Amino acid sequence: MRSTLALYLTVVVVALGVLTGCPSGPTPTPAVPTDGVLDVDMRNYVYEPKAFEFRVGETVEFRLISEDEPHTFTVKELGINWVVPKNEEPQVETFTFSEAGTYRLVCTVAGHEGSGMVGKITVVE
Ligand SMILES: [Cu+2]
Repeated sequence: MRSTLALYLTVVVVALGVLTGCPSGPTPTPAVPTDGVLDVDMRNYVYEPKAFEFRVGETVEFRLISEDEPHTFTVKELGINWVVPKNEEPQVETFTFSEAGTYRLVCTVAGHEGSGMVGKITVVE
């Protein structure tokens, strides 16, 4: 009977995901850097994390890992366009956020944005 319960729970979880209209679950809590450093994984058309929150004036060191193929970390409005080849050691990039706002993160490799490789950066006062 244990397997029946597990199946039931799986169905409930999947149904909740469908009902909320979001296949990957609820909106993730934005990532904030620890000691100004933030790890970002890129693979299979996904940024992990995919939502970020920074403060105006904050300088962040991004440690970018691409696990499968080249990706980019591009925020056009901020002039960020970091190309990240498949790597094992993180590619380190630094940026200082100077204006509050909500910015769209995309991967500009052909087809990736359309496959859902997008994210959101929020900069607050
Ligand atoms: Cu990509």
